[in-house]
Amino acid sequence: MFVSGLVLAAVSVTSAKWWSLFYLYLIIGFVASSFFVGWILYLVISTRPRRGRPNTNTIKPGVIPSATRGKTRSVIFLILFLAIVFYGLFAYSLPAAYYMRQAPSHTANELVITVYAQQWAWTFKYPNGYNVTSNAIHSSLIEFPTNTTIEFNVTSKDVMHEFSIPAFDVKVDAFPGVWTTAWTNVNAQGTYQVFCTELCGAGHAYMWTNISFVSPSAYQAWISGK
Ligand SMILES: [Cu+2]
Repeated sequence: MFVSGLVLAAVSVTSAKWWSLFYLYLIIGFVASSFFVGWILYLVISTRPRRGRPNTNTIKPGVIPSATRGKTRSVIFLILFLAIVFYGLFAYSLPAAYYMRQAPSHTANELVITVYAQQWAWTFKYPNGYNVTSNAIHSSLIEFPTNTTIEFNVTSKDVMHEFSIPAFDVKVDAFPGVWTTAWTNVNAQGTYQVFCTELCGAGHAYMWTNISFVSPSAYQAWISGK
């Protein structure tokens, strides 16, 4: 994600989806809280005591006010309105969550990478069998192609880790004996970071590595020499 002013441009399809959810909830939160605070301010100002105006406050200490019947129509409207808002959010958010979780497998330009987490480095295994291991201290060049659906099949060789690429809003557990998957499709060339985001021992802080996204042709040239 690149930050320029207040405009955030997503560098991958998964982060684009994540930011669309973020902005949706941000806008709804802003509108709802503005309405709520505005309503309170309106009531405070419109009902404030003023010189020469009789006090219309009917609530007296020690006296229980009699119950008044509410306005049925406005209650029904409010319930329907909130139901539409919440079911609408649900209808949009759930497919978005599935979209980020589930790789669109068996597409033509798909690259399947096996990812091994271990104390305290990441190993990436390419379809041709090439293995590369890297961390913050002993770093290796790791390249991936842009504009390609990349599926990461993740597991751990020892303890529990977590595979995280914040720039793409990709994050999945790396557990020994368990295979988990994450995916993305990156549109901007550059260097990004893979982190372990689960405390996994003394070297946890060094368990991150740079990965490079280059054009598909540059990637082909790099991987064919391996
Ligand atoms: Cu770790």
